[in-house]
Amino acid sequence: MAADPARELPPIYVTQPELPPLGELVPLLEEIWERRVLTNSGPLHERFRHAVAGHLGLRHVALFNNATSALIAALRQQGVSGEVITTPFSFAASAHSIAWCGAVPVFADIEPRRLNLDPAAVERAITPRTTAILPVHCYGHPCDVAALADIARRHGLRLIYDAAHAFGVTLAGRSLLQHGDLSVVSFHATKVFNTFEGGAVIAPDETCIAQLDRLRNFGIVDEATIESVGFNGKMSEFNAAVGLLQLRRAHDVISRRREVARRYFAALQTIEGIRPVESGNDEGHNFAYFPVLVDRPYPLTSGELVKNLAGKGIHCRRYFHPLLSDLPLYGGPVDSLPVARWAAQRIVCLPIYPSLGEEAQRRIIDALREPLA
Ligand code: T4K
Repeated sequence: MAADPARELPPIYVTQPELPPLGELVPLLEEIWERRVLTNSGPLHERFRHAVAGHLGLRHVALFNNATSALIAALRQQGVSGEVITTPFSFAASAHSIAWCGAVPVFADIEPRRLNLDPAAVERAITPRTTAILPVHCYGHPCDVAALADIARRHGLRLIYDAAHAFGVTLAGRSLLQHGDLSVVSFHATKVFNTFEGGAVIAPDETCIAQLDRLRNFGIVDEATIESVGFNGKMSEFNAAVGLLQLRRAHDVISRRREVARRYFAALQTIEGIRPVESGNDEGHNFAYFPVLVDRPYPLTSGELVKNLAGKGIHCRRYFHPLLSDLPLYGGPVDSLPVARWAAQRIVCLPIYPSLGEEAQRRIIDALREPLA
């Protein structure tokens, strides 16, 4: 049987984590080994906390072991209960964090340009039980922060951003993470900036940070005082060490992602039926993902395209399909979210990461251009 050359090519995944040179990690590991402080807000944790805040131009940051626990702590710190309005077009962690706080996620529709919560739909979803809004800056595309802040203020609601995708995103020259009462970012392996696992809450002041720090340390104030039902959400010294090293390259990582995105934008202009979802924030964007909408006259649906590409060793993801509102655990499927459904049926995230070489990208583009070849 003739060998299939495509099968011999290395697989391409939707993302590949960026890592610092191993040699740079060794001195920090030696520090940890010498000190034997492995966790519980050690010196590297504190160094990374200040360094990451400085990098983002922010002042008050609480570090966590991942963004999901950071979201749960943020919602708890803000005292949410009852109903929390969020987007159905997101990763499970957005809705799950609301449920873990004992509140009910209420899904409002998204807008068709950047695929973020539609402020008008949010306003329609408010009931007397609503206590908060949890919008997601999907793919790092900024939500309509002014409209959402206005709604939150007029209705007396807390506004907590799931900014898991938004590390390094700026809006009008300032970090997008400064918006809302609190904002939560992820440092997971698959994100623009990773500490293997990790996350952070950005808060307006030190009082808030002190409460968040206690929530992620069992609610402990001191050896004799435990003030709240906290949990263990602490970032370890190892993850903080990785974070310190990753910060050295964080700007470069985004410019290399921008290059990959630029090549996609150019190539996709000539492929009918595949349209990039643009951020509307080119200068300040982090190119965390490269989402496209697949529609006629393209010969395949998004689901068929993902399978077709996987057969050629190119592993894309349908972030975000299925909709969270369609999950039986959230009472789904529901009929009422037409834009979110439209997007979920068409979305595909193409591979993007700093080390995606031109040759590999050409392979992806050729496969998109001639899906039936
Ligand atoms: N809010 C939003 C809006 C989010 O999108 C997320 C996470 C969160 C909150 C919660 O943040 P964290 O608690 O995770 O900090 C991935 C990630 O696991 C998840 O963090 C992320 N969103 C979500 C969008 O994507 P999967 O199930 O697609 O991951 P996985 O393991 O299939 O990885 C995708 C590809 O990445 C793999 O095919 C290969 C590559 N990969 C992955 C890992 C983990 C690597 O090359 N190396 C790795 O170590 O969810």
